[in-house]
Amino acid sequence: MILDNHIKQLKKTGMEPLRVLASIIRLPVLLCALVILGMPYLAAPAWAQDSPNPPHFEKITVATQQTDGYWVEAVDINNDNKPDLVTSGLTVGKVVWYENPTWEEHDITQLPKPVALAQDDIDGDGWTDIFISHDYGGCMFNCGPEDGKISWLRNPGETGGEWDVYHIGDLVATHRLQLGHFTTKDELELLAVPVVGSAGVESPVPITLYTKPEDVLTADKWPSKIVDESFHIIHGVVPYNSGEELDSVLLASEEGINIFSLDETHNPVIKPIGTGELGQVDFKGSGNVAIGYLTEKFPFDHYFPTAEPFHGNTIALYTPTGDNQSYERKVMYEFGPVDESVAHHVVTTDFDGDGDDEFLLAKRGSRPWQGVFYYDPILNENSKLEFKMTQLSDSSTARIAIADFNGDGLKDFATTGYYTAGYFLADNSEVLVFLNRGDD
Ligand SMILES: [Ca+2]
Ligand SMILES: [Ca+2]
Ligand SMILES: [Ca+2]
Ligand SMILES: [Ca+2]
Repeated sequence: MILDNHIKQLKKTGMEPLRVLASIIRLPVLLCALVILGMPYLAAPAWAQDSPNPPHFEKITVATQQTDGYWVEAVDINNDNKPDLVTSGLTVGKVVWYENPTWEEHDITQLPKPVALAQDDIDGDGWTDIFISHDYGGCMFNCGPEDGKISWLRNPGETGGEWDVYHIGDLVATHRLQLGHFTTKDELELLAVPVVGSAGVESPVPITLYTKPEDVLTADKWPSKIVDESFHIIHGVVPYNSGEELDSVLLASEEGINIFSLDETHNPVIKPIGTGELGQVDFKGSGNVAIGYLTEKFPFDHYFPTAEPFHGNTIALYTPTGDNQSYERKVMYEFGPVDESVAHHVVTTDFDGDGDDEFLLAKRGSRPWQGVFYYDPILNENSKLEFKMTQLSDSSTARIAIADFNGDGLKDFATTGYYTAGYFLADNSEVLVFLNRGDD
């Protein structure tokens, strides 16, 4: 019965027979999904409430056989209010954008080993610009003194043409970029986060705050300050809404999951959430984190899904305990052998419109542990929370970008395959868009 339902569910998501078979093999895994306390249901759209299935996602193939693949970002490059896609990778280093809805490819630039992207109209001309860390060199295990630069790329706007490169700073091993207002509302700030310290994986990470200069077009670099050196191997940096006026981030690092803020004198304020995975040989802590929000039917209003430790195979969940001051960690699942089943990214949003955030897990591979896995929070017959897992893609997935690509009000997502020399080369690194077709 459970098997039949599972097959029906997979057929409804458009999986081909082999994939159905593969998924059945994983059924025991599905049934091992974790259980935590829950409360009665509230109203949801009929199709979301009545169906245990995820929405149907229509796959659009944007690029195949990439000789690269690390980052994907949803950015409206041509100002038509349709989110386009920007991708990059460390192997070839081309930064390109794909135009929604034809997904025609356009060049942006080529840089040595670009890693992270962020976006903002930093020169205020109405066209969204790209922030990028690059020249990653021999990092993260063999960083040289020049291995790490941060630049922004100016969107040429209506006339098209070259994207000029503006230098922001030099910071060894820079691996994540987060824009926001961390110490002041007056100026935009950039939190630049290396993956390791300049002396290697055992050295602390110099989290560095860059402040927007008065004239971004003439400045030769941005004013900067190291604001923290207490973490190691930081692989996840995501915005966190603390309810305060200034911005915070969640850090996934060797020290597990922490909420990281700065006070107005640039001193760090750190709130620990959990230690991460401590039982593995090569790495410990956490590799990626997201925050999911829940409605009143659950006993807590948010949760943190994580992929642990760095480039790890363990999916863990952190939920608030009674006083909301501490968190309980539960391991949801360990995918396959550690070095063959890397979970590389986790994101959350409400895909099915019932008010509760699902989360997506990006598995870079190798097969069979690769692709996108969808986890839907539901209440079981004992009013406990379970996450129901469905595999939505079996194409190597380095990262996921969420946006409403077709403007229908339903959240869609896009993925890029992982193709980084020295780490992992997917057999077919693709860029894919998955349009949320609801219950079609
Ligand atoms: Ca656009
Ligand atoms: Ca601009
Ligand atoms: Ca939902
Ligand atoms: Ca949509």
